Amino acid sequence: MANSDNPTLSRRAMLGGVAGSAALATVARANDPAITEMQEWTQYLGDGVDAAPYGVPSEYEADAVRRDVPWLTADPVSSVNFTPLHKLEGIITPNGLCFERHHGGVAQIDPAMHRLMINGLVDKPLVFTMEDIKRFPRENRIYFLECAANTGMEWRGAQLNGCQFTHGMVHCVMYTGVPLRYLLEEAGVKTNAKWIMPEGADASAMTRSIPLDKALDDCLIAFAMNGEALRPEQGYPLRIVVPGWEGNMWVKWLRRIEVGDEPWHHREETSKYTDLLEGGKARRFTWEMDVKSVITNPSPQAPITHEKGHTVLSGLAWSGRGNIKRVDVSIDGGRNWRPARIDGPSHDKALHRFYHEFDWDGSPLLLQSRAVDSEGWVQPTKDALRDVRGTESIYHNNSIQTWHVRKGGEVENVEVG
Ligand SMILES: Nc1nc2c(c(=O)[nH]1)N[C@H]1C(S)=C(S)[C@@H](COP(=O)(O)O)O[C@H]1N2
Ligand SMILES: [Mo]
Repeated sequence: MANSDNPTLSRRAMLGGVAGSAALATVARANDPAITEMQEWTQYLGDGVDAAPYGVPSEYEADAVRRDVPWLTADPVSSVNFTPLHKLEGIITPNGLCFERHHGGVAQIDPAMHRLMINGLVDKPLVFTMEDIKRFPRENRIYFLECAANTGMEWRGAQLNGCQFTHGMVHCVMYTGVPLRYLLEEAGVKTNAKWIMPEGADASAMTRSIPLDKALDDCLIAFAMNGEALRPEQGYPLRIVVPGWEGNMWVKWLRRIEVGDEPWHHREETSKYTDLLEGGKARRFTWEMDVKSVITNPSPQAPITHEKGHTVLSGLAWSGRGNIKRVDVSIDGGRNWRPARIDGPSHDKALHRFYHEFDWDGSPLLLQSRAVDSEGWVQPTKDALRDVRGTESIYHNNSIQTWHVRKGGEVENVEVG
């Protein structure tokens, strides 16, 4: 395809280029049974409207499921499964495919018996029922949530074969909730308050310290995702949304918010979710999720299935510091870069979808994507990241991912020097 490096390429020029390089469809054949034979679904009536009160995907999409990594799962009640990024389109993650990370299993909470308490450095300690919370003004906002450990297994070398496993600890949904600011104002925050500590009602009673400024700025107390009640896995009936910051802070099954004047230094912000550097020092309070991207198709679980010709490359980019200004892609391991086409809505701290259409000559490729966010941060190479952070870390790996496309279209996870 000529001019594929021109981002302003017109549709007409593009289609002309496609037709000029390789056919995108086969000429109709008289003996194609998909055309000549009566299929079962045309011969019999289908299911009635009473068959699926809550709809499920086609049985032919049975592969689009969350998966875990057996060697990362010592016990399923304190583990993680991964979003099948290679099976998704657009920027919204369907509720049933949002990765799950929990430390004490999924709490099954009766909303009538659920309370949210605000206590500590406040004028009046308060308790809210779910009904109370729904009487505050609500907002709808789209955000990604990424676990700080996403891509963590790739620090020292290419390891997991599939973007689901290397990058699938991220999801992006529309939340409906009440700005936390309103609830804190109702309780009256004391002038010496500087921090809040959300606490979960699950068996792990997850707690994290969050600066009050962030809480008053854009945190939400959410009760819905993608238009319906939160799923139990995502914290039904209530979770705190901490836009752009690491997933661990987004306490699920939220039952209490304590207001204080200093951080609590609980387990999840001391022995965990701190970044061990060379020489034994650790970075702490690394809350923001840095600019990152990954090519989701092709990828190890989604090989190229045609021989050569017009090929659609697709991927996701995001930043906890704003929105995505630009994504470049390389098909030769980072030697040459071309601007990808970002399509769909661009929200702050939400996933962005990008595409790059190119003419594949059938030879091996080294695919990479590199995102730039609205604050000007550029996604680093793996080597650049290791130069600064060493190799001991798990958390906050936002480096450039490389996929090796073999001659036959198979894809594997590799690293380029
Ligand atoms: N109450 C509670 N909240 C929690 C957790 C938990 O185990 N219990 N896990 C945290 C971690 S480590 C992450 S990455 C996110 C995962 O959110 P998800 O399950 O919606 O993907 O929830 C966070 N909130
Ligand atoms: Mo996490």
